Amino acid sequence: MIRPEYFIETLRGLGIDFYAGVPDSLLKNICAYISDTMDERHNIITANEGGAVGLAAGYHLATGKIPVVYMQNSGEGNIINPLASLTDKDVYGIPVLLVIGWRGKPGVHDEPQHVKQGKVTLPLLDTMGVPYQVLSKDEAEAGRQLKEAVDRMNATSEVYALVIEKDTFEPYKLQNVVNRDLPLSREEAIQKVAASIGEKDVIVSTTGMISRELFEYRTAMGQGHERDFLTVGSMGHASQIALGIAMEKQDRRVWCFDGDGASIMHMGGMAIVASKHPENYIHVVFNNGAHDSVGGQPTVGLDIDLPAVARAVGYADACSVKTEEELLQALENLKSVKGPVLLQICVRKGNRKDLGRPTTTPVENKEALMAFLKI
Ligand SMILES: Cc1ncc(C[n+]2csc(CCOP(=O)(O)OP(=O)(O)O)c2C)c(N)n1
Repeated sequence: MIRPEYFIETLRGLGIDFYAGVPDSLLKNICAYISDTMDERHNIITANEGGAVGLAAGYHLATGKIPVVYMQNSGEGNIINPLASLTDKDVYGIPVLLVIGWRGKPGVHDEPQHVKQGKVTLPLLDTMGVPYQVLSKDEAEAGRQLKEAVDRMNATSEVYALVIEKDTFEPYKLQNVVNRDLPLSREEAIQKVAASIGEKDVIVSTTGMISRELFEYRTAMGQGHERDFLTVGSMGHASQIALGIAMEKQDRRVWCFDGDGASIMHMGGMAIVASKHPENYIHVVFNNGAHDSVGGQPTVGLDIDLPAVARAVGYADACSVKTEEELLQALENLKSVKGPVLLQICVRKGNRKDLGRPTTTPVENKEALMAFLKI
């Protein structure tokens, strides 16, 4: 395995010390090391991976140096446009070192949302004309690969990718943890909101632990899962899936259970929600100021005023709560409010260690929801 310190210091020796990206569970150790050791100007957790490539390009324009963009392979979709129309040698020719966590690698068991992306990870790089290597788990060999990658980028001004398999980096635990001392856990907040929704209402929940905690809540209550669409992949798009349902099913309320990382990833979607004035739309953001599901790296979620954003783009109402009492009061108020409304619940980071995963397949989930929506 590679020590995070070795990886970062080897890159530093090659003249690279700027990082931007979205964290990933396979890159948890290296992302944590970067978060702890780089200052705010040299490690920027971006809204989405495409934004990281844009930011990296700007850094290169200003310094002439090679930036790193780190991401899960799910983020490949978000970088295709800037790869094809910004960094490619047929356009501006801007070198960026991509560090891509390879979830769903063929032959390695993973969750359903990673299977397809795992299969197309390398073919997508081939199609985009991005040279790559799968990073060796041996330090000396990895060091040689890093040098080869940087030499090539210096010579050609091309993007280059390092694809990272599971267990490539030695463990490293994030030290720089901001403890906000919030009373509610995300799971408690999810349980309270789920318990308050109407019989015919549906929930579209976002990627990561929010969907897992909702699934476990239904199981614990002896309920079925047909009222929930668990957006296991497609991070950042739950609010639009919910809008698609809300506009067609105006006789029931549609709740989007969003994360701060996910809502920021494609924040523009909120403006589109507002522009359609769906009275039956309730956007709940469980805001822990972190990408909790992949290691707890910070987002700007708790530093910005998300309810003010919602109001500014045209939501009918928006509020923020952090105690159980405030939450119960807000849920009561919501019963008589016309949407679209945003309820931000500030929650503390962390999850139960024995949290399970959905036991139904995505297709079973979809079919059960579609049948429920017909009733
Ligand atoms: C496009 C894309 N990039 C990255 C990921 C990896 N990923 C899965 S969940 C998650 C964090 C979600 O954070 P947030 O929405 O704040 O919810 P939390 O985990 O904090 O509850 C990330 C980065 C992904 N699934 N898709």
